[in-house]
Amino acid sequence: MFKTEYVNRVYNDLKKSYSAEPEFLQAAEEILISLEPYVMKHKEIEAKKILERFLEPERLIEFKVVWVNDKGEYQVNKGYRVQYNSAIGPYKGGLRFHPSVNRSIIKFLGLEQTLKNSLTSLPMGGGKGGSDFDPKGKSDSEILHFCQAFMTELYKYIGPEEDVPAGDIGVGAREIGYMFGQYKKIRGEFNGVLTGKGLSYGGSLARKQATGYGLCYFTSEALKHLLNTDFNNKTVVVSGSGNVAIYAAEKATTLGGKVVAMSDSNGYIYDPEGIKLDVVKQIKEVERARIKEYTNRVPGSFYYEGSKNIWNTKCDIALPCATQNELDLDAAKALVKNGVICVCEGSNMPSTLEASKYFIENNIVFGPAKAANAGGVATSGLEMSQNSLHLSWSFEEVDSKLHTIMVNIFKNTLDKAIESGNKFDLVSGANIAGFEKVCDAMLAEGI
Ligand code: NDP
Ligand code: 2IT
Repeated sequence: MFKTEYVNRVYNDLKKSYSAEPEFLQAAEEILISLEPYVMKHKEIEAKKILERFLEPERLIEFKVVWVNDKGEYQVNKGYRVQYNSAIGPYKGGLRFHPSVNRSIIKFLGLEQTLKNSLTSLPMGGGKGGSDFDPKGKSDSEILHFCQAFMTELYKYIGPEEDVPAGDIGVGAREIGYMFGQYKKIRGEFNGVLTGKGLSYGGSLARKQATGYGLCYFTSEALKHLLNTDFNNKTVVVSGSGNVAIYAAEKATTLGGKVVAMSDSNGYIYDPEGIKLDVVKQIKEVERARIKEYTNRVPGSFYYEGSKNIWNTKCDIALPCATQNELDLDAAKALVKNGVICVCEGSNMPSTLEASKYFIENNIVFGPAKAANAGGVATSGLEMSQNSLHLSWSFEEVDSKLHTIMVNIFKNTLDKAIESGNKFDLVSGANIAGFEKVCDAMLAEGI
C-alpha cells in the first residue's frame, strides 16, 4: 500500500499487533500516507525508528471504576488514560464518557491529539482518556458518584506538570467540576490539573466556546485563501448539538452564515429560516433533552430520524461536530453533488478515509480535525498558562489569542500542503506540520 519498504513494514506490524483496533489503525494509516514523503527525505527517522516509537503510546493505563447507582446497585465500568507522547510537553487531552469507548477509540484520539497539540505551537504532549460509562439518563447524583470514582483512580497518574485532562464527548463543565473537587480532596492541592474548569475556580473565559469558534476561524481562513470567499450568505450544516456544535453554529451565524441543520445520535432538525441557537442551548445545555424537542418549540422546523441523513441537506459549508466516522463516502458524494464548497472537521476523525480522499480529489476545501478543531486544546493551553500565572485574562484577550493561533495553524498547514504539491491537501499539510516538531524533539531527546 505504501511506496517504501520501511513505511509498509511499520504499518503491517501495527496491523498485526492491533487488528482489533480499527479506529486506531485508520488514524495511523492516514498519518503514514501523509508522512511517507517526509520520511523518505529524512533518513534518520528510519535509522532511529521514530515512526515505530511515535505510533506506540508511551503508556496506556486501564482501570476499573466501581460506583453505586441511585437504586443502590453496584456498577462496574472501564476507565482509560493513554499517555501518548511527551516529547514536546506534558500529556494533554480530553476525557470521553461514552459507551463506545475502548482501547481503539482512546488510542486513535491520543495519536491525533499528539499532532494536534503540536500544531497549536504550545508546549503540550498528547494524551486522552475516558470511560465506557454512559451519562445518558443518569441523575446528577449518579454523575457525581461516577466522576468521584473515576478520579479516585485517575488522580494517581495526572498532575499539572505531568498530564492535564479536559472534556470531550459526555464530559463538560459539570463533570470537570466533580472530578476537580475529588482530585483536590484526595491530593490536598488546588492547581491546574484539569482544564475546562468553571470560571469560579480557575477556568478560562472562552474555553467553552473555543473549539467551535476556533473551527470557524480556521474555516474562514481556508475560505479566504483557497476560494477567496467567506461565511457571508452561506448555508451551513453542523452535525451534533453538543459543546463543539453549538459554538460552531454560533460563530458561523455571527460571521454571516445561515445554519439550517443540527443533529444528535437519533436524528436531525432542519430549519429553513436558520436554527435558533437560544432554543438549542436551552434544550441541550439546560434541559439535557433530545434535539427533536426543537420542532415542538419552533414552528416551520422539521425533524428526521437517522443522524447520518443530515449530509443529504443541501449546503455550502459542512461542519461535522459529533463523532468519528459520522461522514462516509456516500455522505461525501451527497454533499459534493449538492454543491458543498467546504468541509471542516469539528469532531475528531469524522470523515472516513474514503470520504476525505473524495473531498480532496474534488478540490473541496477540506479542513482536517487535528488542525480545524485545535482551538479547544489551544485554549486549554491558555487556561494552563493563566493557572500558572495565578491570573485570568478577559474574554476578548483569550478570544484574540485563539484567533491568532487558528490563523497560524491554517498558514502552517497550507504551507506544508503546498510543499507537498497540492494546496487542497490540508490533510498532508496538517500531518506534516504537526509531526515535524514532535519528530525533532524525539530526535533531540535521544531515547
Ligand atoms: P458533546 O458530548 O458535548 O456532544 C456530542 C454530540 O455528538 C452530541 O450531539 C451527541 O449526540 C453527538 N454524538 C456523540 N456520539 C455520537 C454517535 N455515536 N453518533 C451520532 N452522534 C453522536 O461532545 P463535544 O461537542 O465536546 O464533542 C464533539 C466532537 O468534538 C467529538 O468528536 C470530540 O472528540 C470533538 N472535540 C471536542 C473538543 C472539546 O473541546 N469539547 C475539542 C476538539 C474536538 P447524543 O447526545 O445523542 O449522544
Ligand atoms: O479533542 C480535543 O482536542 C479535546 N477534546 C480538547 C482537549 C483539551 O485538553 O482541551
